[in-house]
Amino acid sequence: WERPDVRPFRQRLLVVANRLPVSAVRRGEESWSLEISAGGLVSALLGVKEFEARWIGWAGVNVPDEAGQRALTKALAEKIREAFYDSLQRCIPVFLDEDIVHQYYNGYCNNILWPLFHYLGLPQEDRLATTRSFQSQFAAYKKANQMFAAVVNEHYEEGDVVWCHDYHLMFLPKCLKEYNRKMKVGWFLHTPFPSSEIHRTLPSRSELLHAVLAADLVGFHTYDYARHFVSACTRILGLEGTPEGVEDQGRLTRVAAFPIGIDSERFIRALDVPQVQEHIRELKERFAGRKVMLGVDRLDMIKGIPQKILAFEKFLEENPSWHEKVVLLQIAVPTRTDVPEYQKLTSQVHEIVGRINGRFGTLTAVPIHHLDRSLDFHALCALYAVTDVALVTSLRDGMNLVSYEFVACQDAKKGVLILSEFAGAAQSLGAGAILVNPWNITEVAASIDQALNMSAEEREKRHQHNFVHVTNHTAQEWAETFVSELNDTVVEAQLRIRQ
Ligand code: ADQ
Repeated sequence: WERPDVRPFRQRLLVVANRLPVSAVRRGEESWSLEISAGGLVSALLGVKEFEARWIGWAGVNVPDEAGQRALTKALAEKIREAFYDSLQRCIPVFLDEDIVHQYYNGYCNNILWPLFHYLGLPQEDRLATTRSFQSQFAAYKKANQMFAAVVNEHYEEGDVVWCHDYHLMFLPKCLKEYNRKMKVGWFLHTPFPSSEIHRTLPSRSELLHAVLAADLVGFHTYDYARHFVSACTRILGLEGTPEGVEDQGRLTRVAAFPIGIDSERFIRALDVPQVQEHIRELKERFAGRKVMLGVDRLDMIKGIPQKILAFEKFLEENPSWHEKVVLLQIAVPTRTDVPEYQKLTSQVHEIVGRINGRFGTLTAVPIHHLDRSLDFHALCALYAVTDVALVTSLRDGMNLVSYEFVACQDAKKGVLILSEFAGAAQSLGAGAILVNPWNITEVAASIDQALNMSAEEREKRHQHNFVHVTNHTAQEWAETFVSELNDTVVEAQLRIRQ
């Protein structure tokens, strides 16, 4: 028996995700502005340098004509080469029309799967499996996944590994195996996988589970999410769960936890860049005499931003001696701005911030600075570095990379991380952070007090624990582990067939 040709270096990896690492925003008939997308997956995979990666994803704009599609494909290729400083990275767009995007992306992905997987339930109007909107959104979801599969199949070469990402593409493993049973297919979920009792409420629960099980390897951030998935397969589908995964008619789909990390070196190195040093000096001057607390989130209901701000208000209420001595900087990148619930969330956050600043602000200082925007990498690193206390209070979060990025930038200051117990990161950074239940505003307010008054020795000890974890479990290691496990999975399957 010979080991099949697994190329150890520069293995060709087809990374399939809903969005490409570069998104296009239409500026005119034939022009786009191209931006590197902010978001967890992009941040993690930016650290992976060992693979010759082909990124396959939706371009972010509707381009109906072929000439326009060719022009955009070319522009994306140039942009990604510039962004990754690497000619071996390629971007292959999937073109979806507006109606599909609306039903698949805004509808099924963001209105149904995203809230459900974060324990926010199904939308009221879609509770009945028979409603037209649910069925047409699910049909569009499957169609979009088939369109992704067609592009993957077109670019697939024997020996490639296909890595599908996230809840947008749960149907993709099944579509890919229909093209080619021998394709090595892995699927990784970036959100939590909820308890099987939550998944059970989804009208398309079984079809989705079967589609994911077509993959050779299924990965989650934590052991708990993996366990929930296996329970869903055993309880809902009646399949057999084994220590390695799920077995269906003699075929094993391996299920395991692969906790993501960040490119910690990139953050640590950035702190020496003169531009970042300059930012740090400015921030220190600007907030001299005050402790800096920081929140960095996408503006999403799962991130618990209103709860965080209310906890800060409670802290100010109970600790008048800290007024004017502490400031909360909340940076929130707007996402899904066309969805009414997100618009409502933005106004709600603005309203709470305005009320608290009116209540506790003075002519010279306001307690909360709230920015609705994305920061560039250097500005973000400077902010992390000057922060005394980071507040990550997600109501649910697959992992949460902001907590990792903060730790990476804190080796000089050794600030405190307050972290939601409902973020996947609580499993890895729990011993160093102060863990909180974000719904318990009194508890979060007390943890702010604890963090601001923590002794230098304790801060050092806690930081050290987290810093070792963040620098040892990187994005690169995460991707390499997943892909090598995927290679081995297929090897084992072939071995079984040969025997
Ligand atoms: P996200 O929900 O996007 O990711 P997170 O893991 O925190 O959440 O990653 C956000 C990324 O965006 C970070 O790299 C952060 O630096 C960046 N970012 C956020 N706000 C920013 C701002 N204002 N300016 C600039 N950059 C900003 C999903 C899941 C997570 C999971 C990741 C990776 O929801 O739980 O950790 O995928 O798997």
